[in-house]
Amino acid sequence: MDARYKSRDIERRSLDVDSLKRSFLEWLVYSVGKDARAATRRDWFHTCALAVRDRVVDRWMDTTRTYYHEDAKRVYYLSLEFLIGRLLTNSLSNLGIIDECRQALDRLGLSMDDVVDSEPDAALGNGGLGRLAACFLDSMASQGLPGYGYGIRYEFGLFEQRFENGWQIEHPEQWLQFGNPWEFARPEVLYPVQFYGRVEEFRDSVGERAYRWVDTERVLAMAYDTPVVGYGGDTINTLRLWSARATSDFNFGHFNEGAYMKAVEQKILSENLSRVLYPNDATEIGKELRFKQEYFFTSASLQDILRRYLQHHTTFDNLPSKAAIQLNDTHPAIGIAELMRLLVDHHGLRWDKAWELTQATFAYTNHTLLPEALEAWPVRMVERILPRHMQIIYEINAKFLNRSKARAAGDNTRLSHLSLIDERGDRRVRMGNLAFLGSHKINGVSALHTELMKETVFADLHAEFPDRINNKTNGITPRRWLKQANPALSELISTRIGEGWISDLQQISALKEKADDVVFREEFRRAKRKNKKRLAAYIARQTGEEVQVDSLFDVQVKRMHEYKRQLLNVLHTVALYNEMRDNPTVSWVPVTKIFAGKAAPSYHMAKLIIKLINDVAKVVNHDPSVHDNLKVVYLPNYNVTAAEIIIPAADLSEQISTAGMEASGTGNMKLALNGALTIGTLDGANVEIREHVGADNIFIFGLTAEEVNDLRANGGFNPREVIASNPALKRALDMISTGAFSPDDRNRYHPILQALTDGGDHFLVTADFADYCRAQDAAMQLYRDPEEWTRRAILNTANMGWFSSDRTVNEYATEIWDVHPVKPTHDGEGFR
Ligand code: GPU
Repeated sequence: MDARYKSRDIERRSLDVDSLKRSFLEWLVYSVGKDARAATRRDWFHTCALAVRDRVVDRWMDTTRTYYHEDAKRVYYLSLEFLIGRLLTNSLSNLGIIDECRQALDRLGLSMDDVVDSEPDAALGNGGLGRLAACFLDSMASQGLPGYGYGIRYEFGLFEQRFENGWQIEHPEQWLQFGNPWEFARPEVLYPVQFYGRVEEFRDSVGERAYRWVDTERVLAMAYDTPVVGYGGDTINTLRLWSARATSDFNFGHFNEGAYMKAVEQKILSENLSRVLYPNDATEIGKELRFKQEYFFTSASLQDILRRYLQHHTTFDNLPSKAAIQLNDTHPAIGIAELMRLLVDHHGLRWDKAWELTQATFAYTNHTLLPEALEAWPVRMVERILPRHMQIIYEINAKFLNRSKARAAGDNTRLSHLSLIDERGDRRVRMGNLAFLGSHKINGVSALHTELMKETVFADLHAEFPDRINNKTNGITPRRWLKQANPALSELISTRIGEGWISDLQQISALKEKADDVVFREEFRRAKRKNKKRLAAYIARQTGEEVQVDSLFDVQVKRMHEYKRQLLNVLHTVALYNEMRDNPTVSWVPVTKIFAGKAAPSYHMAKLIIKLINDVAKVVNHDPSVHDNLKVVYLPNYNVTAAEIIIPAADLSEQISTAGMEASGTGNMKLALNGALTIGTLDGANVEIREHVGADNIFIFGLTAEEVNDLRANGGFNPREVIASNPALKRALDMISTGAFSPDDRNRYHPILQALTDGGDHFLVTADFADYCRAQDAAMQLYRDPEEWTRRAILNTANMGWFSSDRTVNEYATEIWDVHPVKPTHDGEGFR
């Protein structure tokens, strides 16, 4: 088609209230197909989203066209997870038309809050890793960086969590049930992805040995694009998610009945590739379908990246100066072998040239050191599913081991650590080593984590390539996590220091001097109180529990994991409950313990701890002898939307992982930015948060990573002795083990007691208990002094500027990607 028109022939949508209102009515009638009398809230959400999307599309095309015309270097963020959440407020806010939209809806007699609440929460991720990817998309677009997200369009996102008798029950989350107004299906952007088959060797035209992957099964990857609106609406980037489609080989007409049913079955099976997000967070799954998902989206993305590159280039020499590919953990690491295959087998490059280009293009981010989360796929499985890739991996390994210094030194142990193949037991491909070898930069996500990478998992590779590992401490986007989630505090901040902080969070440091201003403190408290009221209403709606707005809101919200030590927090809760009962005449600081977070469906210990918290809540909340001074709530179905309500209302932020185990944490940053004081260990980014907010404004406790390491190296410690010598701990554990919170099943918590005693207390809960209680007491005492508490809360907000994901993304852009901002031209030039 050769359509001749200029983009200025199209009337661009205006951002004023009247125009919005007109669009709403048009979309409602002509697209949703309803009149205002019949429209439901959901219809209005779709109407509103489509009208807002109109205001994004022309700028989106301008952005894409500018990148194309300038042949700009792009960065491709490959991630199996994007934990986006809702997009309506985000798009409106970044376009700067929240008020206009509210007024337009108002004129139609509609409440903006109701419309906003009708949007499903897009949960295409598990936790920190997926949310980091979403924050990076916002930061790249907000700074005009040509950044693309590539991932999977899961039909089912992370499960919905409900409680039955206090137990977690998983329900399917059907975010696409009523359609997704933000996405554009691109049925013509379709790539074949192959599986299984075998490899044929042959001689190429110049007589060189070459390989062909044949007799494969094919699945098609179809693109769905979602615009990513940068702050100010100037740059609109693209998130491209792949959906699996069966190939047209399933041509039903030609079959007899039996073959027909089989063909339909096959079609469904191949489309299962994009059916569901695996609900595991930082734990290995080891399922074949997961491996196929990883290859599916990586292969489609690389084909798309090469197609885009070849629009402007005839050789691959400039690939690294036009494309940077960031691997979000090892999930897309098979991309190293895939790019080699595409360059060598499809485009006829020599091995060494292809390897040089591959290394220069890829970079890899590691997000955990937990051994159970380091991907290692059985060689036999990789061989069967991707036979050509297995050959390529062997080839990479052979060439590397041949050249490595360890070989020269004849050190076989070191050589076995460097190898891509773990030869212990069934042979496995170490995806971390593959990602390391195939990348020019490897980064950790906090200063401590990066140092530990060098000392532990990657010690030998680091010795071999001392310049490759670098640190990029995580960050969070201030647009979603302060401006949108916390309008009360953001408006206060903006009236005092202007709006510059929204795109340059360092400016928030101007609040430091306001910490000593009694009027500002009063206003800061008022904002926090407003958020606490909002949360209290939410808690009442979700759990039926009434909590005191003026109690200390002590918040632990994150995935359920033993290393994150929700158990330590419950044990303190029980100890505090006992103290309150023992000393009823003391005037206690009222405390509300707030928990939220999902457990992986197969993680039994994590689910048991959820049940324990709910059991403790049932007893404590109904015991008149504590006079409502202690409440415990577990909010169901923690997700981005819930986080936006909970985080702005927190007084105390629980970041209490066993030191050395949390790679960074990002919830810690969101809470501190919103004026919560942190109680935490010196783990992950907590270390840097302490440096920024000041040691006086944070409650640090517990063993350090080094002490944890020493303790374990020296044969551990004896938890029974620790328990015996701490009466409060002993009493709490005795109550739990004798059924004080589970009269219906007195043995219910034996596995927990077992893990803390015979099990050796791997996560050092008992070891850190006493110091944790000391820090908790300090926090409660401080809370009695609202002026001093507020002063420190303000200093937390004011000192968190460095933790903006804008800063993080800029560091990646300059130190790893070498990409630069590109200003889109919105001049209405012709486009085709
Ligand atoms: N993280 Br690996 C996840 O959320 N999921 C994973 O599968 C892996 C890591 C988290 C880390 O646990 C957390 O400490 C970090 O802040 C986050 O990734 C982002 O880097």
